[in-house]
Amino acid sequence: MSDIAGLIQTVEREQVAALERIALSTKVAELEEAEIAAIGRKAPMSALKRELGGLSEEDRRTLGRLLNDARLTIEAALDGRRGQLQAREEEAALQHDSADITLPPRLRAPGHPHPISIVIDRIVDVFVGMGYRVAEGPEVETDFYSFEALNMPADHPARSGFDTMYLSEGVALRPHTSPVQVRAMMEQSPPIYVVVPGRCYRRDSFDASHSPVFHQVEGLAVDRGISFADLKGTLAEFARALFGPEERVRFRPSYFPFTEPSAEIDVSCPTCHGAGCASCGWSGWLEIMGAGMVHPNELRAVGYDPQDVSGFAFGMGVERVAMVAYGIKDIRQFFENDMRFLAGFAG
Ligand code: 2NL
Repeated sequence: MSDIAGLIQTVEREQVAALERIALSTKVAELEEAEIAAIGRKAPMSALKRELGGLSEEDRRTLGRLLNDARLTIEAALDGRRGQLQAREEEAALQHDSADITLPPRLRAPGHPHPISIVIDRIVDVFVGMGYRVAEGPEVETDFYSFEALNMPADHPARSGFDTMYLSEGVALRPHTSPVQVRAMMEQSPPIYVVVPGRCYRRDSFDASHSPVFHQVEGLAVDRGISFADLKGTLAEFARALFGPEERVRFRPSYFPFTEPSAEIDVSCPTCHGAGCASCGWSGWLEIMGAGMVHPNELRAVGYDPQDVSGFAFGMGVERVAMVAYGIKDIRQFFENDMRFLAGFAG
């Protein structure tokens, strides 16, 4: 009899010890250790259970029930404590991860078009408004499209002015976007009203007013009965649309190998409105583009009859127009990617 009393005492001691250890656990992991120690396979209570078979019927029943009750009590305590500790640990994790939703957001500055893109769009928009179509073409061109079809045969002295970037014999980076107009003329018949923006290349030194990579917008109108009056009216209207009605426009006689007659177009300085200032060299005028009547040799080169159709063409350097429009002194600023400069053109 004293034997069973000792066993009962062991169970009660184990239960007290387990409940205490469960209550003192401060982490879910610690609780799991307590569980293994109390009711795991190697726990004293489990060993006792295995010994039940060697007891008398009555002792087996008494101790069996006691062991069972103790196990249920311990499991209930484990469940209760586990719930508490999990809640506490989640709370702590949330506390640690929490965001202060009252803070202002860290706004990321949205991007915006480069000033050259802005100016190209504005120029192109004016011509699209007059009914012109937009065309683009390759930056690598053959001799025919860049020179031959533009009244500049191999021995033409004006070729040196376009000293180009050759990739191989007869193939070079385009020095102007004119090849795209040549392609447009060869692909369709008049009437043609086309405007061509794009990147161009010339063998220029990189200084305040030159860049070996630059952008052009050229344009071409070929139709029956196109005259110099159409050129003048169209380009004066363009200049007023781009620079505002308060600026004046003037045409000066000039020379281009691909047009005859040719003209250069000036706009009154947007900074001083013609009075004279540092940005226009005290002349009151700034050159913005060149133009002229398409040379009959070019019309013939693309299969047109100069007796039947005539046309005018024009070209402008986008960097130059942007410098005039915004009073920018150094062309290199367009290519340096200095955000202090570029951010001034955010929309
Ligand atoms: C300038 C002057 C010009 C043209 C470009 C052209 C194109 C064809 C036929 C005839 Cl397909 N002409 N282009 C004509 C006159 C002037 O550009 O100073 N550009 C920056």
